[in-house]
Amino acid sequence: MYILYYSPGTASMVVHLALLEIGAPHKLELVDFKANAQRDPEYLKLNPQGRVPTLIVDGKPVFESAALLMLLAERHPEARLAPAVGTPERAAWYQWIVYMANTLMPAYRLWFYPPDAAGTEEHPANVRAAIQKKIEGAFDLLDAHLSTHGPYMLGEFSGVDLLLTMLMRWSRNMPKPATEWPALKKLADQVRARASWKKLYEVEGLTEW
Ligand SMILES: N[C@@H](CCC(=O)N[C@@H](CS)C(=O)NCC(=O)O)C(=O)O
Repeated sequence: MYILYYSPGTASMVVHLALLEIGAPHKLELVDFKANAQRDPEYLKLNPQGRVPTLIVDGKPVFESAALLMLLAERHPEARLAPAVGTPERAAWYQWIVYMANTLMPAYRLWFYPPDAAGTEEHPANVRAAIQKKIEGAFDLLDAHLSTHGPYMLGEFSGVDLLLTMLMRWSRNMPKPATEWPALKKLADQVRARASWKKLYEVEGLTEW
């Protein structure tokens, strides 16, 4: 039994989606951001940065959403969230997960948490524009890849597409949402039609794309 510490619509989404795709028994523990529960000393013992997700795996806490996606795919190969080890597709799978975790994730963190960067409540306009450019640059690259190799990142569906759709969703209120890139929109439309996505919306109480 896995235990997922989550907050609706956040980085825990990809882990929740993976658990639903796998059909793995799991229990959800809400980390209530409104009550600042991510800073609770008990929670900090599980996740010293005070962030979600944290997944309890065999009794031990593990954090970082992309690492958790890879771990779950490895522990449940029958769910086919990852291509077989040793194949060129597996190499591409690692590449894209790490690319997204290294580019989009930190850029979003800066976008949504200005105090992380400079300790101020809001970024100056030029810093905000630079972060936006970084996020849009990643979408340019991903869309170009999908235009020739799509409809999914590896051609066929895999866990990478869950990660990408979660990251796309976070841009919905940005000046240029990810759905404005045609191949990205096509991918997201297919992921959003999956049973796991619909179930997550129901369980996490999400309504907005
Ligand atoms: N790189 C981390 C990012 C985790 C992260 O920044 N989570 C955010 C929600 S998306 C969070 O917990 N924010 C609460 C806070 O920082 O107080 C991951 O992918 O797990």
